[in-house]
Amino acid sequence: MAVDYATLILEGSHRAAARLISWLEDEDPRAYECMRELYPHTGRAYVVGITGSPGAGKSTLTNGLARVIRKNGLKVGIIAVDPSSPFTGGALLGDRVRMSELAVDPDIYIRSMATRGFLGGMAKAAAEVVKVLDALGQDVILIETVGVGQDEVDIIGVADTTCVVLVPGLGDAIQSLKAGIMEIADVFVINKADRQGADMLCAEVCVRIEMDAHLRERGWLAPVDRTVAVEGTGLDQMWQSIEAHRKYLLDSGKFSENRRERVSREALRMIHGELFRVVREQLEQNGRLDAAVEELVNKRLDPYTLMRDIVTEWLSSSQGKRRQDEDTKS
Ligand SMILES: Nc1nc2c(ncn2[C@@H]2O[C@H](COP(=O)(O)OP(=O)(O)OP(=O)(O)O)[C@@H](O)[C@H]2O)c(=O)[nH]1
Ligand SMILES: [Mg+2]
Repeated sequence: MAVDYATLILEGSHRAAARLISWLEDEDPRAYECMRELYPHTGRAYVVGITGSPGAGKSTLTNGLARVIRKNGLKVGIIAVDPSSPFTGGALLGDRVRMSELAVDPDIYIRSMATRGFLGGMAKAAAEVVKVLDALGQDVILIETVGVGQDEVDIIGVADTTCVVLVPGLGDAIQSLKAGIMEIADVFVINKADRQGADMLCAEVCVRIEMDAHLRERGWLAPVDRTVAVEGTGLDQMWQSIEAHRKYLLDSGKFSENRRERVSREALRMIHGELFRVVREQLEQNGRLDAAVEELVNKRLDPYTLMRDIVTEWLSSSQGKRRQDEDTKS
């Protein structure tokens, strides 16, 4: 009999989880069978995003935070989204070495994801891996991601609480504050607080939060915590801030509201992906796409009409098929 990976994962098998994640990575159909079985067992884990500039200390913080969470008796999952290296070059190896101190703890599961790996985008991939670690029984899932591109911002959509890591003296802190970072941060972490300029950065961020009418209206003012991740300083406080945000979400009803939104977004994304695949396959198979492109190039057809025609055709053919199915049934 085939190995039942879903059951193994629900029983806590790290190896089975690793196998499933590889299948997801390869878009192996076995992955979906398994994910279907796991889905009812997901939604329990609390998801924390840790984002910030390259080298801000995200991995060191994630590592330290994982220890704090373990001290509280909770199981931890870590998803490290590796930046495709233009920014940090060999950082991945460093991460792996540092993270491997945690890897000996059976209640910590660590997974690195290369930005280039997964088809269909990092956000989708991260959301799927979160589900696997959730089903595996990890209570808290930490996602480390470099806050630079749109993809990374999308990944934040997977997190219940987002921590934005800033460091003094990088010069780009204020820059990133401008780039919409203020809105996504539930907790600000001023890391490398042992360095000069931490006080000033801290004050600057606080002022920005207080001055922003939009942020003040939200009902949650992001706390600004200082940490020295290399020494493990301030991490208890950071965890308390995350817990406070979680409590706020639960008490205000925003938790279920956000989760609902996420489920809706994910469902739409999946349907979109599958419909696109099916329609594309059809168009490619019957040579219709090539013919249409020829027409478009020669300006005998415009893409707006093409789009409408294809959708109309597809709808009527699928309706026709449904009627046929019903007829054969009755
Ligand atoms: N002085 C000081 N150095 C720190 C602190 N936290 C991290 N570092 C150092 O900063 C460097 C980068 O740390 P990482 O944890 O790899 O940073 P990262 O944000 O994960 O980096 P990427 O994943 O490459 O973007 C390392 O050399 C750390 O030792 C801190 O609080 N103080
Ligand atoms: Mg890192």
